[in-house]
Amino acid sequence: MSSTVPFVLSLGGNVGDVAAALARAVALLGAVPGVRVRRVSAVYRTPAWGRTDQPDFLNIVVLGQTTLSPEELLDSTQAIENELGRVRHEHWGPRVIDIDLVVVGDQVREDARLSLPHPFAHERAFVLVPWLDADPGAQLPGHGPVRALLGALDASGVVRVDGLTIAVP
Ligand code: PH2
Ligand code: MG
Ligand code: MG
Repeated sequence: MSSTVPFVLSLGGNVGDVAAALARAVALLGAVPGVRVRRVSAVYRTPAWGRTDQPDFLNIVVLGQTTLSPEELLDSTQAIENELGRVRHEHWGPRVIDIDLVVVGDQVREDARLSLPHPFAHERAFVLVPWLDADPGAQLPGHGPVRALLGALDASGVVRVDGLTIAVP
């Protein structure tokens, strides 16, 4: 059997029925050969970060294990974005669904297609709050415990959405 590595994905969107798109994305991820979804965070409503002149997002974090390479995992997440009708236009602009690789194993890299760990993860409460929910002991390689990183951020706008859960497929 091939070796597996743990991964952390951040999913979010702010156009259309985002809750449905997140649920569908998680189901599609679970169906990718070589990907096992282990945990899905609670769903959070989060203020738009980076470009603030757009609607709030819904965000989740998904933890899993994979036999895929980081490039193959990225191919899979981009195929799911396309399947869910993602159109790439504005940088950090409104979108139906965005799936970002936060961590894949112990990979540290920065190249044209993929940077790992995600270069902004440590600054984004919309990533760290759901991640901590899914894994209270989470560590961001190069930055340390997620709980400590959150202590330095204003996470007051990141609010758990009651009555909305996405099952592990
Ligand atoms: N994604 C972005 C830019 N800003 N803000 C929130 N709250 N959630 C996101 O998922 C998000 C964002 C770029 O991908
Ligand atoms: Mg993104
Ligand atoms: Mg993205």
